[in-house]
Amino acid sequence: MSQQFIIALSKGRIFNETLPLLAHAGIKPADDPETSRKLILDTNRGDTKLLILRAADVPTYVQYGAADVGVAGKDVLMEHGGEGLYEPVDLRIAKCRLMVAGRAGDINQPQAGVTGRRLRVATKYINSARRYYASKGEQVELIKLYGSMELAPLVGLADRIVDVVDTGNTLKANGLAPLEHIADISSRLIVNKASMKMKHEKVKTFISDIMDAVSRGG
Ligand code: PRT
Ligand code: MG
Repeated sequence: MSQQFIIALSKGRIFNETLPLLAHAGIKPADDPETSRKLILDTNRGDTKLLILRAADVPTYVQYGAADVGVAGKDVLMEHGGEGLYEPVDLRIAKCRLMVAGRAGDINQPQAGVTGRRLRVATKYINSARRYYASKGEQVELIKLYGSMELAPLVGLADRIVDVVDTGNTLKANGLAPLEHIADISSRLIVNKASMKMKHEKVKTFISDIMDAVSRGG
């Protein structure tokens, strides 16, 4: 029986931008995750399947070996911590920036509010935000959210948000502006450490095909 090869992906921008890289490795999904409700997609290769997951769950599936490899944003990997994972390739896709944002007028406002209370920062990136403010030596109050961070400063829940920004249009449409740059983000190929050993030939060939696709620009 031939060894299975399982690839974990999220739908949307990561799936769309990973497709040409997979094609270069000779892998074509049998279904489109935008229209299919299947969470496990067959491919043109009998031994290879794609798992369609929430973006933030991809590192967890790969860490525990439920998938051999996966594609995840650096923002997601920074939150996860990278335990049990190799990160051999920067795919240079789904690029954006992790930023502190706030109300457009707040750019010159002192960091701690006028009342002297700690700055309140809402984010789904709690670990990255904690590390960032610790590195600045600034004491802030972090508020965990799961989405629509842009709302928090508008209704007084928080003074700042930490979120990924691409065009900045979403911030602007909500009267917010990027204030501080934390990190440049792109998606990475991640590999389960045990799969790297146990399925060495398969994984090594896949990594080198993907590297080749990236260096040719897709
Ligand atoms: O959307 P869902 O809640 O299912 O999960 P997710 O947002 O974690 O996943 P997904 O598929 O939206 O994003 C996957 C990865 O794409 C992220 O982990 C990032 O690494 C990367 N990426 C690149 C982005 C963006 N660009 C981006 N613009 N992720 C999110 N956004 C958001 C941004 O926060 C804003 O709300 O898209 C919106 C539009 O951005 P602007 O700046 O162009 O207006
Ligand atoms: Mg999203």
